[in-house]
Amino acid sequence: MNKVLQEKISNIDKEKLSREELSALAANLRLTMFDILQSRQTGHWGGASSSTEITTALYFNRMNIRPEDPAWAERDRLILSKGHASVNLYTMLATRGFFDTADLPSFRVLGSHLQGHPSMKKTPGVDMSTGALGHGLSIGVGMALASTLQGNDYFTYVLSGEGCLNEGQTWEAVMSAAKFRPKKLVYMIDYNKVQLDGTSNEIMPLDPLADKFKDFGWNVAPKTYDGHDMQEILDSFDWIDSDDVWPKLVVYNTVKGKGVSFMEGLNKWHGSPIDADSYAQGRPELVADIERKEAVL
Ligand SMILES: Cc1ncc(C[n+]2csc(CCOP(=O)(O)OP(=O)(O)O)c2C)c(N)n1
Repeated sequence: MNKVLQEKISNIDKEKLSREELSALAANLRLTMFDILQSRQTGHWGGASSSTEITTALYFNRMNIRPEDPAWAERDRLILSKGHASVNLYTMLATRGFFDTADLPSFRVLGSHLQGHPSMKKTPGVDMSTGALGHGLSIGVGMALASTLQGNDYFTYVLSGEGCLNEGQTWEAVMSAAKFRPKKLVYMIDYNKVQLDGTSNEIMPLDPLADKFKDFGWNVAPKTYDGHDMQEILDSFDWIDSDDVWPKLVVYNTVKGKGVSFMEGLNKWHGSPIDADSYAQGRPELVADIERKEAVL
């Protein structure tokens, strides 16, 4: 990561990162994830990569958090319902200062605090333990209701892949959220349309996805945003702030395995470890993306 970005991150409480800086940061963090996954010979590259711009924007532009006080009662919460993408969450949390980036290479080492699926009991900054698909939104409804009951005013973000929507529990939560209308609950879907062993259309077609939420009574974003375009993600944040009607749904179009051309859109790269040849061939693409994005800073 270049010096400009490093300085910006260390001053993040005083000055927000620009769109260009956020894009360059996301490119850097995507490479970090690629390197960790390859060195540990484990997954999940596809879904970690597809969420990278979204989580970068959340942790480095949007969320009201205090890395030095991870249990701060008024902090905004993020529930990573797609808990298999833990390497993404850990990379964000470490870079944002919740723990040392030197811990990242211990990803999935037995005894490390960075286990394959996030644990709120082990890792500073993890707001909820996840991994079994479909739980995130139910927990989010409870967390958001608790905020009001306890006199807090935090946001609860739930980030899921479309795989969580194959679980009936998600739809129970969609209904209960429409009934109880928890304030500041935002459900974000990283819609990369590929799951573990096939496309979403093969496994369980979901379209028209946003319309389903509208019919259930949610406040749905007026468009589906490009989840790799930082400006579009910032636009989606503007929409979140545009009214006080809850719960809110934002769908992002994304690409599984984004950034390495020959891995994009393939369920093979959902959980497969990155082999040496694919690493050697793919890494230069990610480095080139960083160079392109840092060149304009
Ligand atoms: C209840 C449950 N069933 C099955 C799995 C195994 N599993 C892990 S990830 C995954 C596919 C998820 O697809 P998606 O949500 O689209 O993930 P993304 O592409 O965003 O990584 C499956 C079936 C699980 N973790 N939990």
